[in-house]
Amino acid sequence: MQEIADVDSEGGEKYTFEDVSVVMGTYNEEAAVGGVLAAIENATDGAAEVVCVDGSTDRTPEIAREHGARVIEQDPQGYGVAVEAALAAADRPVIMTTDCDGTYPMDRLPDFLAAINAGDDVVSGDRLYYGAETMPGFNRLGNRAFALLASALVGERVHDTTTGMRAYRREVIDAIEWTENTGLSAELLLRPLARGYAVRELPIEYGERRGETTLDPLAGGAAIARSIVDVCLDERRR
Ligand SMILES: Nc1nc2c(ncn2[C@@H]2O[C@H](COP(=O)(O)OP(=O)(O)OP(=O)(O)O)[C@@H](O)[C@H]2O)c(=O)[nH]1
Ligand SMILES: [Mg+2]
Repeated sequence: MQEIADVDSEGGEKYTFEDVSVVMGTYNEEAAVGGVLAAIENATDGAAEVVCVDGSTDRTPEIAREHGARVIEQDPQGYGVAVEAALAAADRPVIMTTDCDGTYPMDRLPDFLAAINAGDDVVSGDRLYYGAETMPGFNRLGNRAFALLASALVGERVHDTTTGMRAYRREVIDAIEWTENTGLSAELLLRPLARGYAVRELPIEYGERRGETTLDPLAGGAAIARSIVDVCLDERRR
């Protein structure tokens, strides 16, 4: 694996999918995991490393291994605990995240890589831009409220704070201490934004979830709102 695949005419780093780790938490996603991993392989010509931190009791980890993913087993402790372990396990210079539920457009991974190559440090998929019709209405409303709350606190307009599909330069992941669990997705957007990293939101389509949701919208929503407030106030105190 090359650390830096190429250098463009402006002297910037040019990464290819050889330089990319795609990481995710997986919790009983056997209905979706095969399709998600095939779509990643297709979009990246099989060049990206795939890491699944898995807490499943179903066949998810076997299916993931059949598709060539590195599977790390972990007792289920929530979204952020899994994703943080997955981020820590990734060993390439660009790290991309997704949910393993078939909702995110893996065919857009090249656009996320292009934005990193154009100079962005964090590229965040904005599901609300195209309406997110497949998202339950309560969640859509909540996500719009989270975005308004976060924008007010961080002083920059953001549109989707809880998206699972992002790309990061690994320096950003390594430079920041992460504290949240259910709210980790919002934290992964808001701390880099507050610290002046180049953060871009990229509009994406959002698909129908495959398999059952384990999210409790009320408890989850309250935890995310609390994380947004805590993280933004913490960043202001820095
Ligand atoms: N390993 C592990 N993965 C988890 C855990 N909780 C959630 N995940 C995974 O993290 C990703 C995001 O969880 P989702 O259930 O899709 O959460 P969400 O997108 O907020 O909600 P819905 O998609 O509407 O259900 C999925 O790939 C889950 O399988 C956990 O405790 N452990
Ligand atoms: Mg999901």
